[in-house]
Amino acid sequence: MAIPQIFRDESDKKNWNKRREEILSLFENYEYGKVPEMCFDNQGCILMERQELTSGHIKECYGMFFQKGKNYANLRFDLVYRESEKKLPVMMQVDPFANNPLFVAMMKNYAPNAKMDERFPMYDFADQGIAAINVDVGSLSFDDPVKSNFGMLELYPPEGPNGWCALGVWAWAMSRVVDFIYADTRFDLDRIMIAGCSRAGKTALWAAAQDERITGVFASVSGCCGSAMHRGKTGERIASIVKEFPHWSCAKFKEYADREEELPFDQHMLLALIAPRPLYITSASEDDWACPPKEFESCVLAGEAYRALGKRSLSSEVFPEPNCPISEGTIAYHIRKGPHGCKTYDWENVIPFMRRELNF
Ligand code: GTR
Repeated sequence: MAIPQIFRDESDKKNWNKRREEILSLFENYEYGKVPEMCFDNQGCILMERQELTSGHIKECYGMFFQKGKNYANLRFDLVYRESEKKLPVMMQVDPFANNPLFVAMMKNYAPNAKMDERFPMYDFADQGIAAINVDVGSLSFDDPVKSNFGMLELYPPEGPNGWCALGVWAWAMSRVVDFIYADTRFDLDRIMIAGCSRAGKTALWAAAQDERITGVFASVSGCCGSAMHRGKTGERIASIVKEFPHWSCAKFKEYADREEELPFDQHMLLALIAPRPLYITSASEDDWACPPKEFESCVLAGEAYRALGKRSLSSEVFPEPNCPISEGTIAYHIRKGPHGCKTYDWENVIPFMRRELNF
């Protein structure tokens, strides 16, 4: 099958909301699974700890709980900010890596000398007048094929071919944090940004595709099931991702191992679901597994949605050299020199882009 189109004809452009729903349900039914109907017996959000640090930063630690019968699941997140007269723009990070020893061991192989906080420098953001929220989504569904079934997936287990999965739970968690932001007068509701690196980048994209309250998106090295097109992809493909990480996607998706061409959608349509909101996609030059050219291609193709919605797409459609951002439009891309990950260089480009696009 040729690459499926975002707009099959003019009426898809005119009735974008309807077409948007159709595309959304393709991703629900074939890749990330569908959020079940839920009804909790009890739920809440508790401020567990508040610290005023000598640096002047405020750090708060929250726990949300969701109870059904005797079982409950919980979600932990941290907020760092500086007191301000103005409402604070928010940058939330999807963090399935917190407290996960497997991840810590893996990262040592990727980048032995990397500082962990390069991925999400919360205190720097606070200094720039941005509230930083790190969401430990693994507290709701642990990033492990077996252990992911505890927590939220124990309350609502995946059912049928489009039953939800860890990645779907993580995206849902981010929306619960958006609920928290909406209920709190400290935050600027027009400037709620989400960021995620790699598996968390996939999640950030899926969360923003579903939740239009998220107003800006940054996905780094999100690769397979993230920003990279499935068709023609090298490195990690469906067969390997569903084998290594069977808990990330819905059951139906596994049928498409080595049948990428038959998928009724491709990942550029996920990016289109984020239009017309600012979106920054990054790759890394040493990250062949994620396949940077295919991460770029989806940005080029999603440009159609940005243009149709009155925004600027990528200003160049030629795959760029490392460290040469294409960031004049509302969808932006760069390939950073170096390994898989999210680094200071990425943030140095993403934050000014968000400031310009979201006007803060
Ligand atoms: C890789 C995996 C990718 C990506 C990454 C990560 O091993 O194959 O899909 O998600 O891990 O999260 O760091």
